Amino acid sequence: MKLHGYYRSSTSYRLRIALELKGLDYEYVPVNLLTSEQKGEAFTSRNPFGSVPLLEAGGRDRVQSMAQLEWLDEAHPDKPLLPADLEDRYTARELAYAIATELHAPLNLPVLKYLTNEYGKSQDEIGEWYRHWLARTLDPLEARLAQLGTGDFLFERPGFFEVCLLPQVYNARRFGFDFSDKPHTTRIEQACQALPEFQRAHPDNQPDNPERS
Ligand SMILES: N[C@@H](CCC(=O)N[C@@H](CS)C(=O)NCC(=O)O)C(=O)O
Repeated sequence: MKLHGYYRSSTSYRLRIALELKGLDYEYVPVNLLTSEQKGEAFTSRNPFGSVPLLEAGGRDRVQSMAQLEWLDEAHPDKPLLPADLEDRYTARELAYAIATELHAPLNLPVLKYLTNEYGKSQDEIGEWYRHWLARTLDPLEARLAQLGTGDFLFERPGFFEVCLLPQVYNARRFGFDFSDKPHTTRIEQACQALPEFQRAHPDNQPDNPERS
């Protein structure tokens, strides 16, 4: 299995966590978003969306991270990401798709570039934009976690939800988002970060991270 991704891409980070949690071996192939490698013909001929991650698995190229996660769990049912219980699966999807559909889209690199290039927005204004959209989903997410009475993880071990949460929290922290009123979110973040699977998947530990020693 090959994962084409970028160290700081939250969707690539989702896939790295999932592969680690499932104990699946994979080769990591860096795609440099800063040089727009994802828009080059060599890449778009395989993924017309021109985005990472691209997962080479089961004899074909697979794109779109949520579909990739669902496929991984169906094709490799050991160490499932989604819980066995129907209602628990619903809850995991409810929260994971809130992050993937409401939160990721307005915070993606092309959107931020567009705000700068077409509307002349400054870095401070971009930061405000970013934190505004984060709060729109992370505030209700925190309230939902409180309602559900979660512990260190949504369920007994990390899975589909945590795979989506941790990358978004990592990005939010880069943009100075204040988590001081989010004890449930930060408890889950800390519990995940203590696990070797999450540490191996972290952007700091990827070969294409220029700051990696
Ligand atoms: N819906 C897609 C979004 C993928 C996506 O936006 N990836 C980002 C990195 S997190 C990317 O490649 N951005 C560069 C670009 O779109 O040019 C997915 O879930 O896979």
